[in-house]
Amino acid sequence: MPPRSEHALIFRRAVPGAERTPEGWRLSWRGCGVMGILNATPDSFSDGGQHATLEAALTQASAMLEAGALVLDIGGESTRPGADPVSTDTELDRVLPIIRALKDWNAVLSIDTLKPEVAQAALAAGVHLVNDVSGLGPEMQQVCAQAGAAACIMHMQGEPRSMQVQPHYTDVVGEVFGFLRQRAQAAQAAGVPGVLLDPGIGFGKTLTHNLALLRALDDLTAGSPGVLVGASRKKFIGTLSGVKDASGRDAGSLAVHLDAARRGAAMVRVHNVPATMQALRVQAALLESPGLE
Ligand code: HH2
Repeated sequence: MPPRSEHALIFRRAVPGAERTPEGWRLSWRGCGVMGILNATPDSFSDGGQHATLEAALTQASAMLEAGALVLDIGGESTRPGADPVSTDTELDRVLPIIRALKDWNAVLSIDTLKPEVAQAALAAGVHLVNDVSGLGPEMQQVCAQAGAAACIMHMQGEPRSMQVQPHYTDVVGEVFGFLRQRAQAAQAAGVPGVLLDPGIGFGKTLTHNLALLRALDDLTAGSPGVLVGASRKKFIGTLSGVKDASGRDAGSLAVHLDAARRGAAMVRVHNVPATMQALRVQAALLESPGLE
């Protein structure tokens, strides 16, 4: 099955690269886009502490954009399993200097937060998209609607500190996809201009749950909001491959993300943008070029 080749996200605020249409600013792209991860945290599970200085964060941002990232996702709080929450002030101190520095770079910026106050301040400072791992509840919907921001709605069972203790579902695919579709409707009714849906790989899910969701992805991508998949360097890749060090899991991450792209994902969220771009470009040529058939 060839991947859906055109994807779009609507905003009601100006977005670099987006076209102004009667429905809002329309950011469109061909094939599966890449969201580059920029964690300004000391404790993220894979890149914690690597972008602690503004200079290091900007160097990484520049490299990811150069490699072809469509969106940069800036995070100031780790949501890895077992992570303790940080205060709003701490999170803002980590992300705002980066957002202010990137604001004039002509790049699409996303804030990875589950706090409405952080999202609001980040939007005021210049981000365009809110990536909420807690599923975009009513307060976050209001923040996005008021700012004209698009959102990524991710499913998580429980909260980061305890979500991996004993995740439980009767029908993981039905429950997760049902939740996402319901939240997408609620967000639209609240005035959020555009959404991406994310099954939340590793967020309150066992290996079996992750695999079931990834294998059923075609069902979610057949619907209208675009789908985002974030498997980059996650523990289940270590479990499947035997690679303990998260930074050594890029090859396994690529396998998951190529499969998600083939199943129609609109975007993948990754640490290694150059390798992912290279693989997606080759995959797109193999699947789409009539000359290769
Ligand atoms: N995963 C993480 C964080 N944010 N957002 C979306 N939409 N989807 C994801 O799968 C997702 C996410 C966790 O990864 P990372 O940011 O690398 O680590 P940490 O939470 O430790 O900062």
